[in-house]
Amino acid sequence: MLEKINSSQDVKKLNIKEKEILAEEIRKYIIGVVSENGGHLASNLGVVELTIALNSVFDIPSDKLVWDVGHQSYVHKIIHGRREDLKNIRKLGGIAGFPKTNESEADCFNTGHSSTSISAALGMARARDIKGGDNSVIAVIGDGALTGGMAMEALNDAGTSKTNIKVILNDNEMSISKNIGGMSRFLGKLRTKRTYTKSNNSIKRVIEKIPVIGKPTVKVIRRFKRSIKQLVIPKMYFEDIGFTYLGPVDGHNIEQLEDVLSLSKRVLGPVLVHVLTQKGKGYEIAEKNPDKFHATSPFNIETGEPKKEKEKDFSSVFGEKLIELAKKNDKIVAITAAMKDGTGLKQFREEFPKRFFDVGIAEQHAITLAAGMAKEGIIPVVPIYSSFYQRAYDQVIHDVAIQNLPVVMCVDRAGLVGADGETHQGMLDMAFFRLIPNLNIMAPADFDELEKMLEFAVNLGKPVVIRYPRGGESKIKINNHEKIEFGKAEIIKNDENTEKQAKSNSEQSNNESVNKEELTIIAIGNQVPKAIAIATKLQEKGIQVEVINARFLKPLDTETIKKSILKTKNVITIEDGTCINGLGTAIKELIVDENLQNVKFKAFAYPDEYIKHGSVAELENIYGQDIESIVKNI
Ligand SMILES: Cc1ncc(C[n+]2csc(CCOP(=O)(O)OP(=O)(O)O)c2C)c(N)n1
Repeated sequence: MLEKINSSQDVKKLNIKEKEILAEEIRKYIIGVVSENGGHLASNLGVVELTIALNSVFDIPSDKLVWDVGHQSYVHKIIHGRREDLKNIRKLGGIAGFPKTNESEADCFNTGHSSTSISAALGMARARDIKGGDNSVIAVIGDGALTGGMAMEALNDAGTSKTNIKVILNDNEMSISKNIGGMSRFLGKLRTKRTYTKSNNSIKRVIEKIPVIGKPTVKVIRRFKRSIKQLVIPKMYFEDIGFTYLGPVDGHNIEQLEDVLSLSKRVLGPVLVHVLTQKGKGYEIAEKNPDKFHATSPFNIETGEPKKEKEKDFSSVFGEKLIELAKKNDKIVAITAAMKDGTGLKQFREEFPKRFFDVGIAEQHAITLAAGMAKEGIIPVVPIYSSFYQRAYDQVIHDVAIQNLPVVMCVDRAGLVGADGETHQGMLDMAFFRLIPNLNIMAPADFDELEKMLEFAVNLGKPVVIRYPRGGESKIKINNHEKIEFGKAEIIKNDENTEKQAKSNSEQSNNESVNKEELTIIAIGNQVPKAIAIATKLQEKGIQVEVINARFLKPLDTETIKKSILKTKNVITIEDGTCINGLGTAIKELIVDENLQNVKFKAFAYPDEYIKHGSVAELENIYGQDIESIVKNI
């Protein structure tokens, strides 16, 4: 069946039985691809029937289908001509792991960050109305994404808009971890409403569980469907705010899904279809561990075990150190925006359940919540991925920085993240944080320095950012980090370097100038080990280098840096962020502001563009940021 499918027209031609066979084939295919490449698995397995039904009922691409987050769009990509391309999904030059308008007309809007779909769909619906069109516009949003403020803002607007828009709520009770919050609880109540086409027995069972009513009333209540609704679901939130609510419907029954979706087509105004799905559906190991298989590295299909053991990474080092610090200081709390596992807080939650707060996919709220706590003497530590910190920009300025509150903002996945591509690369945080008055910004070169910086940060009493990358530390080791001092850089004196330097000096002892450093390399974060390797290679060529670990992007250690530049007169910077307003810019400003004469300068950073998916090593090479390229360039 799979071979025949290249568009929604092909899906429409199939009967229900054939569509069910197609669903199983798609499942098998996705499991095969993701087990090889890694990627998002459980969410995609959960929407196989839903995607088939949506493509059967609606006319895509003339009808517009917006996938929230977009990590669950693999089935859609397969249906729309990208079955073979899926084998290269998330790889350099291959298709992206999220919807991309430049890949297919069927992808009508780019996504990657959560909770945007209803806003985008409402925008498209209003544009249609202005232009006098009659196509459907559909947003598919998960119950996790519904915890995001933007989704609420859009529902609020859409509900009273009278615009024809369909919101498909894909409710699997999970965000990446178990979903949380009042909305999730409310959905739980809706779930216990009879599912579409099922007999009233399910209602009877629910009512029997309500103590005050008990068995005798069931018959009476059955006669009054509306009152059942009122009893079982005290308030129909969606209907109250202006949506026609349809469902809940079994999200793995194609026939029922098609019925409800067809019905939704006939309803005027905003409609919400509540679809119940299971994350990981059809692959037992993922059904049992939906969080582990939300996004996975390549794995063995039989056992579900990863093909490569997970190495210690910055997130886990952060999590462990935070537990150690929290044991000593009961004011320390941790806040996550639905990313407990990814940010290394799983164990913290076990150890300090009362000092752990998962706020849902709500980065803005997370930061202002932290600000409120900090105002009252608590020390909140908030790890959020770099690209998701973009969401909380005003909160960092307005609620934390202006009031100079001691919130510890840990920026995980800073720099290149690789396979997730342009929406997830952490290239902008140094640039946008550096603009903010009162904010102090650090980046550790390795695990040891992260531990030292975290301890320093929780005791600082000021707003502070610590940024660190996805994955592990470099194999190039740095010996004996100095103690962290506020606003102080560190000159790297590695034994290995010193030895090589001494050797190179003695080999060229006749030449007087070789003893003098003639190049300053200033690097930040995980670029520092790279700088050391570059220095070693240059020293082999007889160029003496002083390597400075900037440690602080803000406040910058201008004293140490200036001294080195005046000595060498040649300076390069290396950073894993955009070329605008990062370390390179800071040094350029220093050279100009301090009127340092006859200095040659070059910044190694990423260009002013969005960086697509590929492995970190491949991308570093493409952008001339790998060790060999930089050495050659120097
Ligand atoms: C702004 C933002 N924060 C965090 C994430 C990371 N993230 C990706 S998917 C996801 C959970 C989404 O849950 P849900 O919408 O229910 O979809 P499901 O995977 O359960 O189908 C999260 C937190 C994100 N993509 N965007």
